[in-house]
Amino acid sequence: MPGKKSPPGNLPTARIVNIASAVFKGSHPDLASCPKSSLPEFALIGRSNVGKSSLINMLARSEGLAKVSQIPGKTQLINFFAINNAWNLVDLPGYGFAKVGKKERGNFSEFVADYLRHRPNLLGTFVLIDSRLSPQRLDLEFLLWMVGCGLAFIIVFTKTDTLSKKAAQANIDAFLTRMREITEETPPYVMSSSKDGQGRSEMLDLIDSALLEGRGVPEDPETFA
Ligand SMILES: Nc1nc2c(ncn2[C@@H]2O[C@H](COP(=O)(O)OP(=O)(O)O)[C@@H](O)[C@H]2O)c(=O)[nH]1
Ligand SMILES: [Mg+2]
Repeated sequence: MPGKKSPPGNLPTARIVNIASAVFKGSHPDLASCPKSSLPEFALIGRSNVGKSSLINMLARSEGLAKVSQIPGKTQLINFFAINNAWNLVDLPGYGFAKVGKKERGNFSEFVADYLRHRPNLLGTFVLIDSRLSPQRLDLEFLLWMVGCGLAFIIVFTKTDTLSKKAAQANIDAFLTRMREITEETPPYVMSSSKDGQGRSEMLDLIDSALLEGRGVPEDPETFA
């Protein structure tokens, strides 16, 4: 076709999930009350105010789908969003403001731990980290818990529009250095901004890859990759 460029060289053509519909399905206080679903699920977690709800809206290109709050610690429910009636995005309560649980679990709710460890259709978790901050103990504690449980995750460094590339990269490098004390491999990560859409195609591509791997609902929720 005239004017249509083919992808250069040997670069793979990105597969982008097309989000045709995004529908809020409900909020639930614990795993037991979450609706059983055979749809693959992807969760977002991070400190209160890190930008979880904004990221869901950015991914879905739907302002107001998830409630964005100026007040930290408001959402203490597991919020479900059905995407294309084919997979779920799950907005988990932020840690850091929940009641203190067992020490080794860090400062996040037991029902969140329960969801992450025992939700059978959970394919992956995005752990959001504020790119404006130097490494925070709460985040590292949470990731230590994830690693200890054998739960796979992708780190999303949020709010990159608020600082220079150099400053964000310095914080990210410092965080990854601390991560290497927890786990030998450098975890996969994405840089994101809900304001300018950075990271959207990368995250959707990661979701697409997980969906395409065709594992459907894993038998053991702790073995997804
Ligand atoms: N500049 C900027 N602000 C953001 C971004 N993401 C979230 N925010 C702001 O950060 C605050 C908390 O966002 P929210 O999505 O409610 O965080 P949550 O508590 O993790 O769900 C709100 O005032 C958002 O407008 C971002 O990518 N860039
Ligand atoms: Mg929120």
